Amino acid sequence: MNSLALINEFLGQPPNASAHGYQIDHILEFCHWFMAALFVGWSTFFIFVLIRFRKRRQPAADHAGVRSPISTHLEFSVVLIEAVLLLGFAIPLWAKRVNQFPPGKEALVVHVVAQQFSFNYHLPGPDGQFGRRDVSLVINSNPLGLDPNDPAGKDDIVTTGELHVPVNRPVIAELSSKDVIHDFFVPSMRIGGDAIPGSLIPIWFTPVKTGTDEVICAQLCGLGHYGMKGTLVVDTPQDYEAWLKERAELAGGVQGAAPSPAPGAPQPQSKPPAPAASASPSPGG
Ligand SMILES: [Cu+2]
Repeated sequence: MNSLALINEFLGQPPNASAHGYQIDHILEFCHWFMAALFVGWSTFFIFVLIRFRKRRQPAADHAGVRSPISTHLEFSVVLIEAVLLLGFAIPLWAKRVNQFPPGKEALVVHVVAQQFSFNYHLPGPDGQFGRRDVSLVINSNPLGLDPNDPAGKDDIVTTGELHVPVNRPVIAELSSKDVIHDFFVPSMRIGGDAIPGSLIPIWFTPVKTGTDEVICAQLCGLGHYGMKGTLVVDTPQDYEAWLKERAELAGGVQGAAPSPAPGAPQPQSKPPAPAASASPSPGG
């Protein structure tokens, strides 16, 4: 397992920090080792053919070609292994990621709204309810167009660039965009998904290590794309509650009542079609 993991390190992957990430790592490792074996095998065969069928040894062409069945068996094996990889591992893993969302009550639901060139985050605040948003209310000081007259939105938390989440609790991030197609990609969580204007695309992950992780935009989204980075801070539950309280206070939210973020997160507002989500570990989109 450790020798297998070498290839991910070699490819520059940050250490995995999510519950499902080891499965992604495993399939990546397996695919890379398999491709390495194919590369060495076919290269050896190519060199063998160059030598074996050189002109000096084989002055006249042989029109009958290969008589041994070995190449047929080899090619069939390759197709079989690839089919097993795709049907046996890749598709079930992907299906699990996009079909089996954690229950909304158990998860922290956060709206991720991308724009050129930053990520905005919208959290429901202590009341556990997202306030209404309206595109006509969007101004520089209200980047998400939160309706100031909606009581549910009074304690909502909106941040740009930095998102805090508690460790060991599933996070459902609902991705959308204000302008062009972006991609919310958190390499250490082995998760990413496109943020598309007009769509609400849910992805989910469970952080298992506290610390600070990098968020990057993985779709070429304009001139400032290179700088479209953010931070995901995975806190202990106590630190997270302290952060939540501080942000809620900054937002002028409901005071007095103890914030109960852990059980208070609401159901996702809608359940968009599952295949829209992506468990792609690569930034290619
Ligand atoms: Cu972007």
